[in-house]
Amino acid sequence: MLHRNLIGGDWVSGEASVNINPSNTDQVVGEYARASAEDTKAAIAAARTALPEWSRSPILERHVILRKTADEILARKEDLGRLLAREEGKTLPEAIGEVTRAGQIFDFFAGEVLRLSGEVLPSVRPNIGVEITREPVGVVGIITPWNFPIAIPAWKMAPALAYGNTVVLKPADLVPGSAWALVDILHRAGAPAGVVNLVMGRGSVAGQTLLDSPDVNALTFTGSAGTGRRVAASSIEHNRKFQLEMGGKNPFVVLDDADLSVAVEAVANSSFFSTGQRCTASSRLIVTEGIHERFVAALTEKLKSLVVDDALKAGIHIGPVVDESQLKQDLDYIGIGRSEGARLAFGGERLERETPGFYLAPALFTEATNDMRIAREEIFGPIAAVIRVRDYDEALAVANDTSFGLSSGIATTSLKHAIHFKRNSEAGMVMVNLPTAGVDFHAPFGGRKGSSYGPREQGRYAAEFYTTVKTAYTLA
Ligand code: UN1
Repeated sequence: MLHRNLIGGDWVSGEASVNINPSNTDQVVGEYARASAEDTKAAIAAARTALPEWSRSPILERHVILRKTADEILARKEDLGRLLAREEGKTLPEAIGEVTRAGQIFDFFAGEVLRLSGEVLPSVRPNIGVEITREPVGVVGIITPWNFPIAIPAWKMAPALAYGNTVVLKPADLVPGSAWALVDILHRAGAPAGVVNLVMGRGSVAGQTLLDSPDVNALTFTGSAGTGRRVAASSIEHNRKFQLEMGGKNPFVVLDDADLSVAVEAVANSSFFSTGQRCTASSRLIVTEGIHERFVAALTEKLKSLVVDDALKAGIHIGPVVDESQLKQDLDYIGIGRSEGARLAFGGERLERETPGFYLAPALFTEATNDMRIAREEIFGPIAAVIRVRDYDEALAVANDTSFGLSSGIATTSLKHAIHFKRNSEAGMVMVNLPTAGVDFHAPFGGRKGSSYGPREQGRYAAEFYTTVKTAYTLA
């Protein structure tokens, strides 16, 4: 079956591509249409036409559509999780977890629709009232990455729709299946024609058409820094609101007083689970010298116990890398780390399994320094580098010495260091004795420096991006 794009309420076909399972490259997950530039322009036009009515739609109508969407996602989390694991390669439990998160996000924003509110202030002038309300921004273009094929489309679409915007979603070309399933659910849940539009396809065609359109009022993007800069440049040219979530080079600090098992569990999760393919992954492990040997030994033992195999197999910990080019990038960086003088203490080799797939043993470098490329550039694979430091002060300085600032973590039993780190870490999200990745769906998400631009995503903070504030003065 060919999965088609949704434009103005109609399923539209066109040139198609196949979606391949990275756990078994002989397996086709499905056939998906690729939107042309004309299709994308038609989707933007449909979103514009639908805007006046949707932006004034009764809140109960919006609530019901979002609620039905949440209910169906949660009821189908097993089969949607299977689809996600097959197209992206994360393990089935991780994939079901991601689908659950998508359902919870729709549930949260279904509730938010019923809690829309404004403010009333007295004016500083007599007999004048001031009303502050939030209005939708308009047509929202949404460009999402391959590593969270359903959660990221959900956390951008749910608030966009809740606050009365219409959307054009352009999911990653590599993993259109989960996004298609989500749009199909929204369509059947009653989203009126043109309110939700789907343009699967190439970034250079569908994505570029969104960037070039003067009719897209806001653009939200998660992906690489390079594309983020293009989104920014085009958005400034078109006077468009934009929001970017880009890379990370997240530090995880382990202090001498850490509980070793807490530190090892947090690092195994945030550096290696989801195959390290999260912008919140920790790739710089900054370890003080008193615990360094014990930490490296315990983490190495842990890595030996992790099973890398087909994402759908029971009992596995790490699925394949998403595709050939990402695997090549990972292997290239492993070579770069060695040539820079870091020691490959574990893993890093391509693995053969029963099925042909992009399997890579999790890689741990030691003796790394913070100026090496493996410590400065985002790799986006199951690769982490241990940097030895003298004490907490040096650990904090190294943690902050990066052009990124998404998330950071620390393992410590010292209240003093935990509090100091929370205050002084230059990251948008700070984790104490927890992995740097894997965040709640109702709390603000986002970073600083080269990681992010614009307001936070998720939870009530999402309103900042998806609405525009109106201040009205009345003399009465
Ligand atoms: C998480 O760690 O729970 O692309 C979410 C990413 C992030 C999402 C991470 N935007 O990896």
